[in-house]
Amino acid sequence: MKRLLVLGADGYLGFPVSLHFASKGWSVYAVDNLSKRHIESKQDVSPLIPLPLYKDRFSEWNDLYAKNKTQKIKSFVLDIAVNNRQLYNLLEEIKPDAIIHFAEQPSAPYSMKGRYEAVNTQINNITGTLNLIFAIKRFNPSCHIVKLGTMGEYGTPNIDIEEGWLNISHNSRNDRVLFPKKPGSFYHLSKVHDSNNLEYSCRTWGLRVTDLNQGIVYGSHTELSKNKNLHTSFHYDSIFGTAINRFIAQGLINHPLTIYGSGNQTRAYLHIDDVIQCIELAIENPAEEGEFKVRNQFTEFKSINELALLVSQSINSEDIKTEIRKIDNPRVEESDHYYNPKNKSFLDLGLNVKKISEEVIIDIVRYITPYIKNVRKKNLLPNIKWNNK
Ligand code: USQ
Repeated sequence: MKRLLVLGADGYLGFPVSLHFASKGWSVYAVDNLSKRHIESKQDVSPLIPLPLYKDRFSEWNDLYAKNKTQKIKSFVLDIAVNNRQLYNLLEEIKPDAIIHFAEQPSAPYSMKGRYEAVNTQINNITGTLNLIFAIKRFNPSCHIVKLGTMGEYGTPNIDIEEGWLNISHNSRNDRVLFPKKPGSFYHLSKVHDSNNLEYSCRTWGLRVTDLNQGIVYGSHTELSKNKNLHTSFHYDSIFGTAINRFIAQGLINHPLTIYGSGNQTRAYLHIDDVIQCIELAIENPAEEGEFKVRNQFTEFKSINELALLVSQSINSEDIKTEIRKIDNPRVEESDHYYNPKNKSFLDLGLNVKKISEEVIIDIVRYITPYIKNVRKKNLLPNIKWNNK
């Protein structure tokens, strides 16, 4: 039986991904340091649907849903950025065939709050990944690492965005280099640093890494996480909530959908179901020894204006009135820019794309409506500014 280690298994993606692989017969080992819950409590934000405690989420799965002993998930609390010895022991003991690494601070606004939050984000993310690199090198060098990167590593360059690498021609010589990065927050920068460290370790020690440059994920549930007590963490707040999920929650409580700035900024998106498909495809098609493979993980790109309009029209069709409001952009980001990222790698592997549509939005609307009374209005407007002059 194949063994999978999921790092960051308490998160929005890590939890449903763990369930998915367990249901498919992988022996799943789940690890988390609970840091997101800690940051949530310090920032006074919480997921829309209250979550059981970390260990209870897995007991619930193991006791009520796992169909046999092999589907039971073994869960651990471990901070991979701090306890490298424990990480070494775990890898030596379980010798996973693959590792999915989600265990990072995921919020751009949090990382821009101040010195402490920027340092905390980069130390946590970069050190955790470095500890993992050393653990793999020492105890399990043939293991395939699948690492969650972000489309935000590229920023919005004035050229087409390739998948991680760029062929260049300079003064009549040619080379293949990592795509030049122009990230837009200390969080996004942490992922750029991770990518560089991972690529170096592939080149130097022959590790096998797939870096998934993922777009903005939306959606409230997956096939397995829609079950009672198996919910994933749906955030609508301005720190962890991302564009589509936030707009849906705002629309449902008659709060204006908050477009930052002109709304012409364009980003790449994918549904949480497609995240699971992509991770599975990435694992089934691993990087070779010494290869740093980069796949852009998104299914479509749209401007914020287009998104807000689509969400608003979908909610209106449920007889709920919505308003769209442009507010001062708290971020420093280009508002009018070229954007043409490639995602051929997953399409070639047969990714079955789910596009943002009225139907998909209504599905989320209906799922979160019973919990909408939990929205705390004070968490809807952005309170962290990139340029706090
Ligand atoms: N935006 C609005 N209104 C809002 C919230 C956001 O107009 O109420 C705009 C922002 O100005 C930005 C865009 O929407 O231009 C995306 O913001 P976001 O909060 O949805 O996403 P972001 O901060 O970029 O980060 C999220 C995840 C991060 C992941 C990233 C993928 O939090 O973990 O890496 O999406 S990507 O953006 O492709 O880098």
